[in-house]
This record gives sequence, C-alpha cells and structure tokens, in this order.
Amino acid sequence: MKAQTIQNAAELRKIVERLAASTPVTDMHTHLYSVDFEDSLLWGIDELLTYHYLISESFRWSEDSYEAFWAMTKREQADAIWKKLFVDHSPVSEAASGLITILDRLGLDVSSRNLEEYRRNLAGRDLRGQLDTVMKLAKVEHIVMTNDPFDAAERAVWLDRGGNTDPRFSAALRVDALLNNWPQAVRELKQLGYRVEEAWTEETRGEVRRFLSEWIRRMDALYLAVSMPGDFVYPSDDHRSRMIDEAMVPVCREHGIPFALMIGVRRSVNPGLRLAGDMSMHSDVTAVEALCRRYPDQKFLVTMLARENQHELAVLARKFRNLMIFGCWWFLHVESMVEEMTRFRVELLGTSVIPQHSDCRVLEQLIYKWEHSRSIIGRVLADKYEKLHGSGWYVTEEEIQRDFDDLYHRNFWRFLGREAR
Ligand code: FIX
Ligand code: ZN
Repeated sequence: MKAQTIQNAAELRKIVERLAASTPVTDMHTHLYSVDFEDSLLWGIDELLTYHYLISESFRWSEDSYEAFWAMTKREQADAIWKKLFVDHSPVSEAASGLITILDRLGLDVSSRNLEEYRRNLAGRDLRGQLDTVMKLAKVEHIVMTNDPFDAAERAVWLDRGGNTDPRFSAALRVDALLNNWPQAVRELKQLGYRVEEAWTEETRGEVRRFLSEWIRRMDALYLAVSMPGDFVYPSDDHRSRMIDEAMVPVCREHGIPFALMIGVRRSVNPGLRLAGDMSMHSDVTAVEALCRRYPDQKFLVTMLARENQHELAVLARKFRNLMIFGCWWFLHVESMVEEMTRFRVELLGTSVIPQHSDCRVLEQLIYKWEHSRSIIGRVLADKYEKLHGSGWYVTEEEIQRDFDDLYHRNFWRFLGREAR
C-alpha cells in the first residue's frame, strides 16, 4: 500500500515539527544519576541556579572575590546568581533562558519573577516523582550516566548497594585520570588493591586491564569514556598512546563496547572558578583519524569542543564508519552553534549522526536542553525535506518518523550493537 502523500509544504513542516518535538530520546551523555546514587543526582532550584555555566556568566557582573562566593551556602550563591542574571539583567543567554523554559514547563508562573515561590514549589516535590515528570516532559526515555569508580561515594553504591536498579539509566565508565593524570590514577588504583606502579610494566598493564574489565562488567557500561585536552596527539611515544593501545582498546574489543572521546577541553584556565573555569581548545582531528584507521573493528564515539574542529570531524566520519560523531558539547550547546553544526552534519552525513546529547548536571535541565535542540533539529530537517518535496520526492510521515528515530535514539543503540533499552 502506498503511504499517504503529504500535501504541501506547510503540512510537511507541521508534521516534522511535531515528530521533532515528540520522538523519544536516548540521552547518551549526561552527568545525571538514578536515585540509587542519592546525592549524586542534583535537582531543584538552587542546583539549577548554581549550574557552572551560570556561575561563570554571573561573574561577568561581579567584583566580589571567588573565595567570597565559594564561602556562601548554596542557597546564598543561588540568590546572588538570580539577582545578577535574572533581576539586574535579562536572562538571554542559553543557560539563563534555559532556566526560564524549565520553570515555565514545570507549571510555575514565570511572570511573577518570584524566586521564593519557585523554591517553595520545587522543594515540595519528591525526587522520584520529579524524575518521572521531567523525563516525561523532555520525552527522554533513556539516560546514560557518567560513572567514575574513583569517586568514593559512587563506588560505594556499585560495591555495597547493588549499583543502578533503574532500567531507564545506563552506565558509561569514565577513565579520565588513567589518561590525563596517571600519578593520581596510580594512587587510586593502589588503594583499590590493583598492583600498579607509575612505570608502564607488564604487571601494571595487566592490572589496568583487570580494573577496566571488572568495572565494565560491574556497571554493565555501554562505553568507555574520556575527555581529552586539545593537545592530545596519537600515535605518540607517550603514556596516553600506550594506555590506549595496550589497555583501553584491547579491553573495549574484548567487551565489544565503543570508546568515547570528548576532545578539546583545557581544564582550569581560571582555577578560582572551579568547575566553571574550564576552557575550549582547538584539537588535532588526525588523532581520531589514526585511531579509526588502526582499529577498524573498534568503534569510536567522538565529540569535540572547538567550533573550528566540527567540519573536519564531520568529513572524517564520511571516511570511517567506525566513527560516530555526537552532540554539540558544552559551549557549542547554544542555539546558533547547534543550528550550524546540525545543518552541515546532515548535509555531509545525512541522518547517520547522533545530533545531540544534553550533558545535563541537574535533572530539570533535560527540559530545556532537549526542547531547544529538538526545535533546531526539526527546522534543519524540515528545510531538507521541503527541498526534496520541491523536486517531487515526497517523504512520508513514516519516513520522517524513521529518520527521527535514527537521530534521537536508534543510531546510538545500533552503533553499540545493542537492543534499545
Ligand atoms: O567532561 C565532561 O563530561 C564535560 O561535559 C563536563 O566536565 C563539563 O563540566 C560540562 O558539564 C559540560 O557540559
Ligand atoms: Zn559531560
């Protein structure tokens, strides 16, 4: 049976808009946790206002010392940020306008501008209910966490309290210290009982592999993940290349999981800002090229932080099917960049990309991060379908739905080689 033809451009755009806004999402990189992890799952108005994106923006308007800010209680910090970014100035930045989207979609009266009212309302909710509400509003079906065994609080949940029990959440094993701060990783590994030393010995390599394998199994990790500075070079006669070649890639292959690389961050350019003090950095795409070429049967999920790297990275994905590019990361998660990146990614790669992840650190952020991105992705796709329409290629609603299913969740699970959860 021939699927029904969409009549005209206006109808086409309406259908695309609806499906862009409603298709369920797998959020493949977040800093959110299931309630099993208790305090690790941040939520509520004071956490939203003290999001590190907003902290750095609020200091643009402040002459106070960083120490004075950090000495305040969370609530006082939230009050100060509210005043600077929402009362004294209009909340037009992505992160600030995102908070307005959140409050409105949660049913609060944004026109009242009454922070105390918002605080009372959100504090009166229970976390499990709020998790359900937010996932429903954002239409996020599945959330991938960022899981670090060197975090003592998190480790205790995995080791002593049964780990994650919420089927809507999956783990990703995060291994930054192993690649970026080896002396610290050695100390941590020793404390956990692994026989490692700073010299790259046969025994150390074996123990690192054992550590990775045990934690992948324990967490049922979907992928191994690391963030890297822009000066990451591969291959090289250095610790990172040895760690990747002799421990990480072999273990990923053994477990059949992708290796996710988030490249282009320069940590702590302003230490006074703490988590808010990281910067973006131009990266060398040839490192990813070399990895994809050397390991054709290993899959790599890659995102980069510098705008300047995005086009080259998308071109590289045309050359290597074991490379999946994902998301508009951090400073790129602003409307103009999402639009630009989504447009040329689709023009270069069709729908074979993962256009967005949220990187949420606070539960309710799922609402704005996904709503804002969905409308941009929808607009880009609508333009493309409309162009096809003009030449007489009429996409059906089923085909549009198929494309959004690919973009929002199926490409990720297919790349993993797993059934969608
Ligand atoms: O390394 C990462 O996973 C980054 O996303 C974070 O460290 C960063 O602080 C962040 O929240 C970006 O959105
Ligand atoms: Zn992140």
